Amino acid sequence: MIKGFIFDLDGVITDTAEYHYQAWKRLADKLKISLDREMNEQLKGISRMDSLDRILALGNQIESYSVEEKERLADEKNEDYKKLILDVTPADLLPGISDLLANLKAAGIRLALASASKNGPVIMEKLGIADLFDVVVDPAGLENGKPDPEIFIKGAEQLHLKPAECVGVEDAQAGIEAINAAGIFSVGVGTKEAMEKADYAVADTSKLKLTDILERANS
Ligand code: B16
Ligand code: MG
Repeated sequence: MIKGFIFDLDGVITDTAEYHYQAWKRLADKLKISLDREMNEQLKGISRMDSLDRILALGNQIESYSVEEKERLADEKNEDYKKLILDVTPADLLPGISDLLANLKAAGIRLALASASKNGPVIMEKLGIADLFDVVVDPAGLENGKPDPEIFIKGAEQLHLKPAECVGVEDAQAGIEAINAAGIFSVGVGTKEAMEKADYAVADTSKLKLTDILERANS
């Protein structure tokens, strides 16, 4: 019996990928590395430092910076990103999410956030949904990023639920792998090909209907 839902943020609740892209692009331009939107797809769900490593690898610059210099570069990107998310409002919730969250609360289902983003709590406040969530897993306390199941296992633990009592919702392949490895029912948002490993997939967030999900997850 499903008692909890564990959500990814970027690409499921709101689309912050464009802001991440703009901030990384500015840094990449400065470092003379060419970053395009296709490459940005591979950064979805990946932690800040891992994203920076991938961008530096793209420019064959992985050996060029010390740990301290990389931290400064990541901070610089984050300062730009924080300016870009200043204008986020409840209107930036992806289609269908407001209704889905309301239906989950009405059904007494507990909610957790399992986002790799350290800016998650600020974005949730700006979206006006922070109070709906019982748990926000702190990504700073994780040893391994997605596709490792750690963040989803912690989400279930912090909800005081067994993995089999939870549903996880993700838009990234690495995220679906993480949910599956945690023993949680996975719901994917995206194309059939990208969400191939999901237990249940929908094309976009407007198609995330609580009754449809529960029917499958509880069977
Ligand atoms: P921050 P998610 C992820 O969010 C983003 O998809 C990814 O692009 C970003 O690098 C990561 O959060 C870390 O974000 O720099 O704000 O800590 O999909 O896990 O909600
Ligand atoms: Mg995501």
